[in-house]
Amino acid sequence: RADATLAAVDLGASGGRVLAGRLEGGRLVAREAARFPNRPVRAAGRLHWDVLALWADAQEGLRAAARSSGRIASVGIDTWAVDYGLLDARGELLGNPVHYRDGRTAGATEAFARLLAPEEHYAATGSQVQPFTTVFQLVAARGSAALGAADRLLLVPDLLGRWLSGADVTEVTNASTTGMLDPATRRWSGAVLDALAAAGAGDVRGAGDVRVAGDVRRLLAPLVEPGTVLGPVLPDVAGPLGLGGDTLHVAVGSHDTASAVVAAPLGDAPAAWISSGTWSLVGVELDAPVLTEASRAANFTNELGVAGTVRYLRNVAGLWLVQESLRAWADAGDPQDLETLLAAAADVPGLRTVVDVDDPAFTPPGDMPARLRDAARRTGQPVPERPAEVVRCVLDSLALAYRRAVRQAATLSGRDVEVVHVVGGGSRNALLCRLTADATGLPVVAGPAEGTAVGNLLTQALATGLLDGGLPAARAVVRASADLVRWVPRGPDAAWRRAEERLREVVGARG
Ligand code: LFR
Repeated sequence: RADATLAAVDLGASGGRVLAGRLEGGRLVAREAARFPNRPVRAAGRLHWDVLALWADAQEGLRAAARSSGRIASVGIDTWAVDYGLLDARGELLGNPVHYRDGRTAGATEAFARLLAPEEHYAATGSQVQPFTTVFQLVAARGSAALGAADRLLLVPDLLGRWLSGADVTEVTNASTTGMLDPATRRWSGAVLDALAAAGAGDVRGAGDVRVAGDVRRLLAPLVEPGTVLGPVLPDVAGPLGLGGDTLHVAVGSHDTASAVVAAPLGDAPAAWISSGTWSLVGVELDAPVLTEASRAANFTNELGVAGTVRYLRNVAGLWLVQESLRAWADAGDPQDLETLLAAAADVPGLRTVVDVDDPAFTPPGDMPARLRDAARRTGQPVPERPAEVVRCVLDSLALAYRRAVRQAATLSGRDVEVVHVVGGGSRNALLCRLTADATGLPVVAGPAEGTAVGNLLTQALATGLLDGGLPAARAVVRASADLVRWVPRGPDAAWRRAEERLREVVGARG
């Protein structure tokens, strides 16, 4: 038992992986069993997730894990947040989940604000306003045939989990990204569900709205905390994968960021963390939500963590800006190698051009270098031409955004921050880590790079009794297992302060 193998299915916006891991003498030994791309598909003008392809790839990964490890004791699933699938009364999927970057949510935050004032929404949920938040997606989807026919709404990891074990649940860390959960009680917010029902009563407009009436409550599955053992993998899934009859499905922090934070090796020093992938989630771990007006104004969000914690964080556009630039160069027949590009970017003079990485203009897929150049032109800054200049502009701008978010997280939560932990793929980006240390003026501890999968595995270990001692024990395992790199800030601060002022003007210019 003690050497049981656990499997983590971890799906991010740009790719998925399955890791198999076991505890060996206080260390986690994890191996990648499979890695696969996540390719959104546009059809009839709508951007979708190919959720069946992801399910197929996840199963292939589990098969590979079982083949090389023998018995798999348990499986946990985490994915990106906010998106959902709808099922009919027979449990059949009603269409492909819509991608959070799809344009259908235009105007939805404003429409919802007419049903529930933003101040009241924040007081009830502590949830940031992002057009893609589930509650706004539901407003955007009102009147759709699928929503009308639906019997169940499951967030993506819960949807895959239902196919894995039949569990019909909503795991709370991801539920806290819907804009419909009360982070103090960790239950659905009556205020929000009532407001959605009112949308159905016609407050928003159109007869189709009626379909939303009361339905959202009916569509929601029971909430479970991470660390809940949900039951055995269904025989018809386990058999073909070679999993054996007793593999358990364990609810982990099914929001990838929640799992990543489990793996942030926070110690005694007061810390902020950055979960660095497609997005950069910048925040602190708290015992209780922050629901102040200042927090709302700064668009900080109160998401839930493992072991009763709150992840108090800000969404900062992350390596999406680089990923999407790489895609544009490849599409234009000028493919770039990321490592080479980062090395070249390190030699480009810093802080020449800074952009507001949170500008909604950067959210949808498309030609990213062109949009970055536009932003530079609009704000009268040097226009980054070469790919290395574009990447340097992005990384400088991200570091500047981290500086602001780390300081705001500290001020708004009334906490000190003395060290910044960077977990996730971005922790391998040496230039970004160095700039983060310089910009924040704080030491950065980088790693583990597979933070999300590691947090997923360790939450399973806690749930199944392989590991005792909660989050501190999990983080001790991370410290013992991972190659952590420490980056010390190099002064002076003046250049960053000036860039920050320039950015303020840039944001002001955007209005
Ligand atoms: C990161 C993440 C963020 C969430 C965004 C959209 O992968 O889960 O936490 O805001 O994706 O789902």
